[in-house]
Amino acid sequence: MPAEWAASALIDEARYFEMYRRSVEEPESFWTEEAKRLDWIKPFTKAKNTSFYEDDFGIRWFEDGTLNLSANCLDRHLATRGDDIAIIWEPDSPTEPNRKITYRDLHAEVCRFANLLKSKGIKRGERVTIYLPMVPEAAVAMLACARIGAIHSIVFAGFSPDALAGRITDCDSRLVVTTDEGLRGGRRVPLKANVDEALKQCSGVETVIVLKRTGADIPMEEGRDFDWASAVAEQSTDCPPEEMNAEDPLFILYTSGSTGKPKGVLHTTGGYAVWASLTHQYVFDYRPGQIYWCAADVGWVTGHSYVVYGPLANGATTVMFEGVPNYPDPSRFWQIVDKYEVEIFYGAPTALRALMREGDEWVHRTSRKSLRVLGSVGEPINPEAWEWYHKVIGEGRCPIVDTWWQTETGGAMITPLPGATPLKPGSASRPMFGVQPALVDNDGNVIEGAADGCLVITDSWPGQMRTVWGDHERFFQTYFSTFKGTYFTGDGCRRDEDGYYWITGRIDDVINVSGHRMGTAEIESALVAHPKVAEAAVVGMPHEIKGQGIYAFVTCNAEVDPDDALRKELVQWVRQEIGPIATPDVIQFAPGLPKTRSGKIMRRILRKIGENDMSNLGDTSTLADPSVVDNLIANRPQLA
Ligand code: 6R9
Repeated sequence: MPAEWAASALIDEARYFEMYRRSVEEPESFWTEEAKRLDWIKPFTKAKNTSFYEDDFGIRWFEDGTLNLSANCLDRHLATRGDDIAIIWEPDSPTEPNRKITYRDLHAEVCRFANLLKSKGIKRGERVTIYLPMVPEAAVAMLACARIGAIHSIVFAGFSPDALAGRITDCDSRLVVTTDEGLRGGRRVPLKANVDEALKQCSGVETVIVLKRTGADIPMEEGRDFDWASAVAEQSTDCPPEEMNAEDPLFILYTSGSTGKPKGVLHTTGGYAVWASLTHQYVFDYRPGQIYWCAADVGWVTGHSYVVYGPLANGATTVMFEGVPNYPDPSRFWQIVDKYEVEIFYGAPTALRALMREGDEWVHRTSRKSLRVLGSVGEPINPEAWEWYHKVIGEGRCPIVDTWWQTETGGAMITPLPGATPLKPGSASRPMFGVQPALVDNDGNVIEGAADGCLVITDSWPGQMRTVWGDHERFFQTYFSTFKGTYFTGDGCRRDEDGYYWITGRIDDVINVSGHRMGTAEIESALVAHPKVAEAAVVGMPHEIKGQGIYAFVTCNAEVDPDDALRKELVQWVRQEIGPIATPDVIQFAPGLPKTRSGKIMRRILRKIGENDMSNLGDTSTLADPSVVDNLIANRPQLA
């Protein structure tokens, strides 16, 4: 950490330790003070009221306060920075005109869209599904929901019609927002057609609002589908924000767990807003006026907290990029950095690894001299990619904040703070304020000192999810029953002698492909839904670019003779059922899967075969038929 950095940082190392101590020893006063970063309509009288234990389980922050998050992201900035740019939008193609939207204009657009939602009968507490690519209107739709107290549920635009339909049905949305087509890397994505397909399965949707992006000729259903531009044209730019309780729901975001069905993670208003704003400011050492770019999609939690809510609550200029890192060429990210003089860049290791492979030449064509801080999120960043990011992209000038967190945590949990935390490549380092990590062994005993274990968090923080939509019992069971009185993250972790945390990856049946979380069970149930498939088991395998790839063992029905054509068909099938991000990298046809006598698939063995590590299969004696394993090894496809 260069000395000049520490001298000018918002928080230096001594201040970090002091603030951290106060945040856990005196949470009431710490959070009461930090919550002043928001405008409250009615101030709260108590900051924290939480318990992770079954008998008095509950998570409530700032519970008797009221506020509106859209007003905090927009209205309160109008007097001082109404003409500042809120969103810079960089389109897929560098030759298409970009857009710069001021806080004043964004406020007007949000009010219009909020009034449109109201005119379609959307009330406080209702769910609105947003299926949009990276266009400013995604932020407009989110903020409009927040303004009237509707709960948004964004479905990543890369998901299939089936996945979309499941999410619409689970939260009972009556209104869907989409575009004619999306545009990514020069390719068109038929989003409206996907919605039409999805709606054949969900009867409850009454209204679809369709933004024109490419102008494609798409069918519009009379009385159901409305063109965004003409519908908002008749709406007023005045829409008073609803007074929301701090614990009123803000959004649902579906994420994968170890069971087949994605969970609707629910975040509420006050605590989430404090957490998104605080972490955005401290983690990125953000100063007013800086140009900030988080390259995540709004369909993921990182886009929620660090493209939209965190930066806008802080009055920042947030860059929104529609495209992909290597289109039209692998310089694109760094060209955008130069074009807007981006000071803070936040991206995913998978993109960095892909760009690293293209060679430094593409980077050297750009200046990048505006960069001050670099961030990483979504999966462990391997030291090689870390060094490249630091030396080649940042030219050794910029601290790297490797932020560990989850959809469930609302914002960054374990992360360096620029200037305050000496960096170690590959380590997410130290806990954020109010975050109390602990390591436990498989029996739930807390392990002290330098050790390896399961990562749990022993007390609540404001940005924590509050429930699984429609299934509070599942919320408790998933996160608080494994190790009593703690929040179970699902991640394995090592703590070193300096107290730094090193996340080692998921310990449950969740895999992380290019930073996208997927339950192996979801992919398995998609495979089994194919008429020729009897059984399937999916595991992660190491993948140079994606971090993890998808390795599927498939047993076909007896009369089927599996061949390459079927393999291709199954790959297509999974893409259609879930979406392209779930494309299997390997399908191995297996006459049988390794099972215990009670019929449980021994995934441990399949993981080893997936990893091509046959030396260490462990005990196979409890298998019903140990010869199955030999067959799997003998027929493992030779991969490049
Ligand atoms: C924000 C986000 C959460 C899972 C998480 C962990 C992995 C995220 C990481 C990281 C190591 C980091 N993860 N950030 N692992 N270092 N800096 O990614 O949310 O999509 O819910 O994924 O991602 O395994 O449990 P989400």
